[in-house]
Amino acid sequence: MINILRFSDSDFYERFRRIEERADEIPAGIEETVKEIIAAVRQRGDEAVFELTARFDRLQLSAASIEVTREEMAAAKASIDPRSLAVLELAARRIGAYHQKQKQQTWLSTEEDDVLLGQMVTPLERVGIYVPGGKAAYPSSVLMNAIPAKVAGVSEIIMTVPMPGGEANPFVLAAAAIAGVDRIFKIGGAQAVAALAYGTASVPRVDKITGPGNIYVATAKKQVFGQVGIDMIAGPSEILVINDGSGNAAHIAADLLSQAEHDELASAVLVTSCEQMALAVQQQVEKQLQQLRRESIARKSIDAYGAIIIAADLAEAIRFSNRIAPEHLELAVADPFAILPQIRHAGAIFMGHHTPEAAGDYLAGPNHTLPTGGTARFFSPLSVEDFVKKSSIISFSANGLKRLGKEVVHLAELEGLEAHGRSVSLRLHDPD
Ligand code: HSO
Ligand code: ZN
Repeated sequence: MINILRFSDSDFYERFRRIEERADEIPAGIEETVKEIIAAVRQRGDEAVFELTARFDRLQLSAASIEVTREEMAAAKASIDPRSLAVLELAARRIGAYHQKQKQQTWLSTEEDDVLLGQMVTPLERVGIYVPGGKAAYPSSVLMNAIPAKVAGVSEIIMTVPMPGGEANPFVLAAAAIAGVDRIFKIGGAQAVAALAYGTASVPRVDKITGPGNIYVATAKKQVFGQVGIDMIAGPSEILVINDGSGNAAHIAADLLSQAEHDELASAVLVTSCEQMALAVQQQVEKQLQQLRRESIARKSIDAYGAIIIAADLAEAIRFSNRIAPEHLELAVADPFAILPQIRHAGAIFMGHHTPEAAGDYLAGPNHTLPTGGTARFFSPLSVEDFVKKSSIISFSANGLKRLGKEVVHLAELEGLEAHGRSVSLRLHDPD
């Protein structure tokens, strides 16, 4: 049964710390293994990638077979049933429309004397999207990573996806085709991250790597950061539901389980100001768990990292939520907009009783790549912004330099940098 806790329990914060710290420990040896893999790919390129893929994915690759051909991509798209194709396309359209609104424009502003200042927005040239294989091969994640890159104007989108035993997920390939992925490589793990970061004879080097992955992938992304850009490091998923006693216990329980079924390390927590609702949701969670195909995963998550917390009032629930900074926050209350201004930290906020997280996971439009593990305190959802960078633009006229030049010279003198000062004073004496 999912635990019911109270803030007044003497061990409340200790119990909660266990939930918060569930992903902090990196199992021993991973950092070293990943370091070796990256070094091998840097030194021996394709050859190392082929060896590691044969070892980890039971797949013998060559320069001729490492890439999914354009024909294979088109064939995958043609092979899926029309209804699946239609819903993927609908999701893609909605995600595209939402991310279009995030686009930032280059701007220029003028001062007196024709001094012109601005910021130029330029898309990244080539990005790599990591897509996990196996149980977390989600077509929706392909859309959520590739579409913002496309909207940003990235010239080339490279995807890597492991294909253990050579088996491809046609929905993942179809989603890639719909989203406009340019090239797909059949590789995964730390070796894929290394290949994208440093390039090999077959795999082109990218400017930034985004996308979720297991602990090896996350560790590899951390290790190549600086050589390339990376998005946030995603930990296990979490949901926090705030409730005021209104709404339907079965709906709230279903939402908790939608997060729990992702991963044994996922966390699903309800904070409610209503004792009766707490008990009703507890029963519903148990009942619905038994009906899930992924019961075993969801049950482990609920037993270890699930909780229903009874708060004295809504204000206490909100304070707690702000402390947690949840990845997904559902405001399952009668008037969600009334409390929205009090929410300080959350990756995505789901408003009211008719907005299940799953709507946002798939097709509402906003990105489902969200800051986990309390990092919503300083990270934002993946967005178009992640696929562009900016250059500052500075343009002085002769008159502009006359107006501000003496101050530049003064600052240069303060810092003892004579050549800096001279580069300005020479122009002040002789503008042409
Ligand atoms: N809830 C996940 C995203 C996802 N859900 C993909 C279903 N598919 C991110 O936290
Ligand atoms: Zn989900």
